[in-house]
Amino acid sequence: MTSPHPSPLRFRRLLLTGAAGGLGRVLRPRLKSRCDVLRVSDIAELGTAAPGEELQPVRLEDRAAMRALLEGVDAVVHLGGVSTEQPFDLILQANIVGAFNLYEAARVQGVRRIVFASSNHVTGFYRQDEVIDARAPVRPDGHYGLSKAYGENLAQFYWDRHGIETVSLRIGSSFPEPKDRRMLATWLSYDDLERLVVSALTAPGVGHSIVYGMSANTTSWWDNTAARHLGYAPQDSSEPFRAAVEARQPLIDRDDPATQYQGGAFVRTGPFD
Ligand code: 15L
Repeated sequence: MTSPHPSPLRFRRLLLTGAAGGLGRVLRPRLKSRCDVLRVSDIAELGTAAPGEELQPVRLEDRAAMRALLEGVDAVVHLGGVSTEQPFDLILQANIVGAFNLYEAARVQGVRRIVFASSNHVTGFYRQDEVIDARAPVRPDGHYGLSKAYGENLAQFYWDRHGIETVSLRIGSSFPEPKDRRMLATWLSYDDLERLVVSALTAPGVGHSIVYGMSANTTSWWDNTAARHLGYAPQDSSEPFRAAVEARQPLIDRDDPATQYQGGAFVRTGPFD
């Protein structure tokens, strides 16, 4: 696979959590080319180790195992956890306890940089006719968005208190192509996802930075000007898919909250009991 990022910077050992998930499977081979050793972790099946890979399956809620997972690691790309709206107890364990365990392990093991897969659902209750940047107050659209807001707060705290740097990626919709009209604004191509993660790993002096993970889409609800120090320059756009998406979804129900708010269907998922 050819990499879209022009100047590779190598790490000795990188950790990728959530390596068996949708975006983990995309990033696993691409991150391998950036490091001598890629340690991959998940609770789902990880397959066999490729040359230069270490497999270390760990539950995020297992604090001792998380400490061991971060030993000898230069930087972490943390995709692990629940990635959709779910009952609170599921989110609590994987995303809230899990994120805390990750940062505590980073502190204990002296890891200096984390790339945290946050989500656009931290601000999902802004309207689709608004443009916001990362300085806008959070408006989470459910348990999942709330857990990602907690992760971003953890990241800020561990920077302020312990000097551990984080780039929080408020990822939009990263799929092979945009599936619906909403994703014309939120789409992040896989090549741009790689560019974003590599920028987040390698940009100097990030402190705690927040960036929206989107391609260079013509329709956009998010302004990344405040994150320009990361040097993330998306190369793809949802525009070539617009005609097909609009033909597939010609009618829009303007009374549906999913078409009114940036979080889409997440804003009306649940309650679960
Ligand atoms: C997310 O955060 C989810 O992990 C992903 O599955 C998508 O649904 C995405 O948001 C989105 O907003 O489209």
